[in-house]
Amino acid sequence: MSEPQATHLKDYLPPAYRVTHTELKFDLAPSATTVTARLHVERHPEREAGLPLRFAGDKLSLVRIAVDGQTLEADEYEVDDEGLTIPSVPERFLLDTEVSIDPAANTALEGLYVSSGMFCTQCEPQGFRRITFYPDRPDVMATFSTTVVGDKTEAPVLLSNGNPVESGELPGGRHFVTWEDPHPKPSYLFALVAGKLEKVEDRFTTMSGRDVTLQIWVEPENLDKTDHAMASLKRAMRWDEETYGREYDLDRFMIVAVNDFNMGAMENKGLNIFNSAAVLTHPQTATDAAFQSVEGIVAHEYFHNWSGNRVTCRDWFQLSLKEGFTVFRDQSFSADINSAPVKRIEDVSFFRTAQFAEDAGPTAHPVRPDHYIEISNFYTLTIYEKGAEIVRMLRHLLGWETFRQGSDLYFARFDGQAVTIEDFVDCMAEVSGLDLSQFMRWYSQAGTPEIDAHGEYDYAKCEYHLRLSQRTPPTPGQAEKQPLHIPVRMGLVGTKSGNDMALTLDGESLGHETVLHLRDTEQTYVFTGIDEAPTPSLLRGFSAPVYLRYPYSREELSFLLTHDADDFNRWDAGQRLTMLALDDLIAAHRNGVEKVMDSRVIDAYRRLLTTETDDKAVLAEMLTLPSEAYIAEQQPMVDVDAIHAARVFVKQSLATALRDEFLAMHEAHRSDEPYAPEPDQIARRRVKNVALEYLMSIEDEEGVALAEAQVDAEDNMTDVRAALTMLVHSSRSDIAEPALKAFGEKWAHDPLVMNQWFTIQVTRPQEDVLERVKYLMAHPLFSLKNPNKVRALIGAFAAQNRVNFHRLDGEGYRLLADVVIELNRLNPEIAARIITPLTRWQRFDEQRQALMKAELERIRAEELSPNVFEMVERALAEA
Ligand code: B3K
Ligand code: ZN
Repeated sequence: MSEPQATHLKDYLPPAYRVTHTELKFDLAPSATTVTARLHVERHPEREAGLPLRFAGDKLSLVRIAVDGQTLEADEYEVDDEGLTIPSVPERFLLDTEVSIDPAANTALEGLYVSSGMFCTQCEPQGFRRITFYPDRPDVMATFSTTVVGDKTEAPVLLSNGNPVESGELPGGRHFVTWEDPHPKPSYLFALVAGKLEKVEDRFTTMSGRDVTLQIWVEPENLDKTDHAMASLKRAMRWDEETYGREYDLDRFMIVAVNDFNMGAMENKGLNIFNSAAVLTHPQTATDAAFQSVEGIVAHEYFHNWSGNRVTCRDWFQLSLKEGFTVFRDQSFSADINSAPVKRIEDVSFFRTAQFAEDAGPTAHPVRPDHYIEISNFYTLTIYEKGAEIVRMLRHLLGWETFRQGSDLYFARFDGQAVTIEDFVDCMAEVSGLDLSQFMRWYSQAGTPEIDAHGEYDYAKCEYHLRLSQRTPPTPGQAEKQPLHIPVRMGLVGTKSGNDMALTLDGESLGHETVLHLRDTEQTYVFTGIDEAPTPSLLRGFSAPVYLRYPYSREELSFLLTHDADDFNRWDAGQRLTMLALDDLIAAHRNGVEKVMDSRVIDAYRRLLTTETDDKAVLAEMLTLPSEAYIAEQQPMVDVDAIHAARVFVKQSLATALRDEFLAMHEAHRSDEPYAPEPDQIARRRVKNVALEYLMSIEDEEGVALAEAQVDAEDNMTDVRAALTMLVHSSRSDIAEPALKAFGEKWAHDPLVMNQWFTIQVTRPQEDVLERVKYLMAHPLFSLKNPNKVRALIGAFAAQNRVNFHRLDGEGYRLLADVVIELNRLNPEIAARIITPLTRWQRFDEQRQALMKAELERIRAEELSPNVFEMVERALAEA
């Protein structure tokens, strides 16, 4: 087998030929679908005449091909593994092809496939080439007219992008619908769905008064699980009008829920296809977290209609152009309709855990990569979340009003075009007059910048000197780094007053908070007129995606935890304080020394538990300990056992010292109100369940009884899942096992609930869990062909059960490698994702490194898909 080749950004050229209008006809049958295409092709004006035509095609069997109605002879074209070549074509012509494809055999879930008896598509980034021969690249934008023909009983509903224009009966029990999409789009936004679906319908009147029909299509048993997605969609549509001035542009907007889906959802024009886990909710089956995630994903896909569809990417290197901007937009939406500080805390905790890990590992890459082997491997946290952080920095650098002008200019100037990240940033530079050339390095430089901060107070001069220095560590392929333009939002908190002090810098008065623009490797800022020693509050709201180091004492952190005016930094001070205690405990565990709990942490928690606060959502965050994965990212070398032991020790020490306070907290946040996914209720449930988790960590009798009662009450999935997880993760198998069994029997019919049942079991810290993982993999409801199940069982085990995945006998690694090898054949995209924990071997001790590398080598010896090949090569590059 020849090694897969890399594609480079520097080689970009417009296509030799483009398609302006695409006519498709699908004759659907599970194992032999016929796709007839008539493409209106013309030479690209920027490319020379006489070039051969080369269209992508993958696993297509060609039945017929004609140029301008003339069938081609065998020597007039060539088909190979990657597509179709016609050496000589006119400047402008019609290309007719007919191909046959096998959707039922498509386990990769790219292109046209069958999911639970339903036909559906996933074309981004390069799935369309599995449907027909096509210039399958985002800079070719065409209008589409699609006729779908299917069996009337098997596929009563036939959907595609745009508006339905014709439908009718056909002989042999078949029928058809023709759809027209007037907006030119790249092939990756094409979609088709056909099956036994039913819909929930609603309406939306746009800001200019147009009436839009909204439909959510699901399998009949899920009709009662669409309310929240529909409500979220309407809110997102209104928000995008009010916030960005963006209006919807078709007569209907459809969402379809499918069970087998590689990602969360897909923004196909007018026909979003969703993983059922990202759209279906019901109080009895979905947790608050799931409700909130559905809200965010529905909004994200809807927002793509402008940031992605109307204005799209020139090539896949620009992926963050649409994804970074759209994540920023969905984060802002969720912040606006829920608690803004909590949304930021959640996003940043996740970012500092998962994106920092990616940026520090062998698969680190810039937000705009300069080469890739398999673009599907680049739907990463760096492209999405770091991309969003960059847009957020722009928003802060420009201020909202100017940022909005830049966004308006971008949409107006590039509507209907496929553009680059420069085009976006240039709009921001143009409206603001700012020089963003240094800022552009954020897109080309991988790795997390580290800022070291030092403060010194000069009593005599009443000056505070803040020295900031930056450094970005080397990443694969990028040994040398240049300084970045980093916005550091900050304040100085008066030690006596506890308030933000007035800031004066270089004679200019800046109010009580400012944004420093760190551009050099090192810069010192001298604040004058500071009449008492301040405590600096730095990087407020996580104003840049960096590590910030400042030698805070525990007293200073306790002070900030109470006094910082910025909610995010108040939370962060608490996290830092707990981290200092955890560091000591991790060291104690490693050195076999007795662990002693830092009383300052207990005091801080006591204050949190006993001080009245209105913001329950922030309180819940403040009470939550950093996760093991987060702690690991803060350590030079990851000792999973020490981290686990230290964290359990902190939890149990807090629970023992503050048992009554936690009990009172639990009691105070119970409620008989009927369930609603409202921010206030969600916050109360969080506080209640966090308190219960502490109590359960010491298996307090009262706590156990409360957890058991909460499971039995079956009030809502948030409470049931939280309490059941605590019981299953405790030593009380006498209660947990019967509860698990009852839960499994009750919900056997609901795959989304059963996925939670899998996760609860495989994340238990007990040593025998690996047996349970293997047992569940053989469960009749488990299947490697369904990505949600793979994530719920294997993904959750590897990522959330760190002590057991990293067992010293290597059995956890072996299990994951076996799954990767099998998935490599079935679904390469998922295989290349699920392998991630093994690629992080550098962070562990030598023994584990050797075990992990051995498993990577074992995978490398297989015949690999480009997806897994690229991941393994990168992981082992420096081995
Ligand atoms: N744009 C899709 C990504 C699908 C890629 C699948 N390989 C989801 C999203 O970001 O909205
Ligand atoms: Zn997206």
